[in-house]
Amino acid sequence: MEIVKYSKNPIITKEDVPFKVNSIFNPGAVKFQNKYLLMCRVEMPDGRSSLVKATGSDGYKFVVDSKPTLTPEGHKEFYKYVEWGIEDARITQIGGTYYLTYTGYSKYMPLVILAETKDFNTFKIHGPISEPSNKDCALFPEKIQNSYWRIDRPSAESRRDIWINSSPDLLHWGNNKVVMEPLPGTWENDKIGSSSTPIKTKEGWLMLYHGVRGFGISTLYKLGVVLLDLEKPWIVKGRTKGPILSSELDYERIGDVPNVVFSCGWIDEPDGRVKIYYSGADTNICLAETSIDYLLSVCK
Ligand code: BMA
Repeated sequence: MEIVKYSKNPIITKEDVPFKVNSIFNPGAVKFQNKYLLMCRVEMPDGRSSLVKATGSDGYKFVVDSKPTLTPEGHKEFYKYVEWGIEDARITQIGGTYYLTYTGYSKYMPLVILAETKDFNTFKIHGPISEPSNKDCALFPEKIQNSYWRIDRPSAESRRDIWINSSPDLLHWGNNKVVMEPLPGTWENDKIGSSSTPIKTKEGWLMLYHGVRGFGISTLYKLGVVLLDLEKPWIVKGRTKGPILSSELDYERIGDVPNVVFSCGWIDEPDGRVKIYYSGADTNICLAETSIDYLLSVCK
């Protein structure tokens, strides 16, 4: 199975949100209590983003909650780091706890916020786990060599590379290493960043990432996939030669930010299929389906 965009895309638009929003997009995705759960970014009328939960039983149809699940105001003592919004959550289950890593945006510029929950109703917000500028953070779902690991994307001067670092407790991070760099002259010329929680396979950790290239007056966001070593996840074993998902259809080309496909999460099924939740043009939520075997094959 290659990659198939769902025929009824988009699966969620702002008309499906029971309160007033400008847009709904970039959801993190996880299975929770046998349901599919998305933590979606909603841009509120004032232009700042919050996160809202959407749930469904088949992975195709979702019901959006009646009010935002996490808001900047709910961040209390950390409010000054999220005053301009919270964006683009990645969700990782470690044991019985679900960890959300998302962007806190403020005058200090983007940084990574960590929150945890067991039920998606109450959250313990740990606050920033990086300095600015950093975003696109995803946690690995288990310890490797006795440590927790995360992928992130610091912005340093003109560089936008994907890095990895480790922690004994998910709060204190070090052991920083660069994992992969944008490839000059290609679809990922300008910058790259992680798009999903890594999935463990026999051949390594599979991770979705986005690549960006400025093109005329447009900035094209596309998705690729990379295979990282199981024991030494800073080692790239393979990487797509080209994008696996690009903006082609009207719902991916027309919207607040045209010609963008962007993802914050995927769900792997017991039968080896994978549901990629992504957004078109920063305006809606879409679904594309593929398989672990296909994703592994394009990394070779
Ligand atoms: C990135 C992030 C995403 C967004 C993308 C395309 O830098 O801000 O939230 O989807 O740009 O506009």
